[in-house]
Amino acid sequence: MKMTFRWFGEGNDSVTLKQIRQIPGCTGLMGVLDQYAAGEVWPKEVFEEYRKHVNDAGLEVEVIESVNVHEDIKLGLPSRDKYIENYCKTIENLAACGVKVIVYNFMPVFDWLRTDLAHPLEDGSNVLYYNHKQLEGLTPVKLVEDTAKNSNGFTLPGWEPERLKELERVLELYKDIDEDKLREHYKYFLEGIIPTCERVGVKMAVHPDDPAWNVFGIPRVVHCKEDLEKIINMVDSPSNCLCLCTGSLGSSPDNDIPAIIRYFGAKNRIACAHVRNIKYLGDHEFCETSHLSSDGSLDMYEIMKAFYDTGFDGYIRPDHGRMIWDEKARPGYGLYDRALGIAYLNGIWESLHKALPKNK
Ligand code: DNO
Repeated sequence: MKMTFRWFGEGNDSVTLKQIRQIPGCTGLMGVLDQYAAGEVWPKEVFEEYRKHVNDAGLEVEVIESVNVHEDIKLGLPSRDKYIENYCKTIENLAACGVKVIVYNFMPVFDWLRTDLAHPLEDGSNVLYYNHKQLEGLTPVKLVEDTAKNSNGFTLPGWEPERLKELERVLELYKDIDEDKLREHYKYFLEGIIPTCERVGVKMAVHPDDPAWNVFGIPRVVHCKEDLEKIINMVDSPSNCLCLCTGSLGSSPDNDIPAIIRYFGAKNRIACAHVRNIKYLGDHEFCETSHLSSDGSLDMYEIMKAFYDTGFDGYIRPDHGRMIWDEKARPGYGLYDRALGIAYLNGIWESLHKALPKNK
């Protein structure tokens, strides 16, 4: 297992590489280059420079997140072939600079979604929060405006302005797309890119829908074991993998996270993982918490044990921390609580290793 940290890049993150390097047991990044809009080719030279900068700080960058899939691919429009071709070029360019895993998602229009970015907890910290009932009174446009306004001046992953400026037009196009259609388009995308991944040694890791259900009546097809099974079977290749996000899948109490990890881990289809805790507050209502099991509804020991028992040797990062100690950062992406999360997850891993030395 390699412990990593999400970093948004110089000038685009309140956290520095030096700080990340000083988190015990953190050896690398899950990097992001969000200056490129979905559908654009990420140039090799730019990424090479970025990689060198990260390596010079003593960290690896073998995982890249949010190489976003152009909406035309999800919609199955004729222009998708051009965007798939560009995606393949980006894969080649990243692989040439040492990238081994690319995290992406196949959520139409939105990436992750919350109704409050600063929900207060009893300990005086604040966290991301979701209540499905609150969406009923909101239009997608209003939600986007509120999310942008409350993000402490940072662009949030998946909520980049250029991606969302055509929101109303795109929402209209989804009216004719149901889950089966979306899966057809997904399969077409995978068939277009996986041969390139195999050739250059990259694993694609799909991030689950967050939250794990449909929003605003738009279909979503990546939020339970059956969905994930369909995806890995669309193109049966070791390059067609999952990013196991415990908090996203875990937003639905119907998803048994340790069992899902064991199932796909045994098939060697989990390339990387986002590990965090959440707390159920009601029907389709939850908040995020510290990583500690007793603070939330997920059993983090059982989650880490499932990774451990299946010999997981991919990348893990903590995800979405609370905002604590008066830190001012991108919601969910402060330094302090995610660093605490790493220390805790590494502690579980060490105790698993010492108690069960025959596993890795
Ligand atoms: C949310 C993140 C996601 C993830 C993307 C990958 O906080 O985990 O933005 O990186 O869905 O495409």
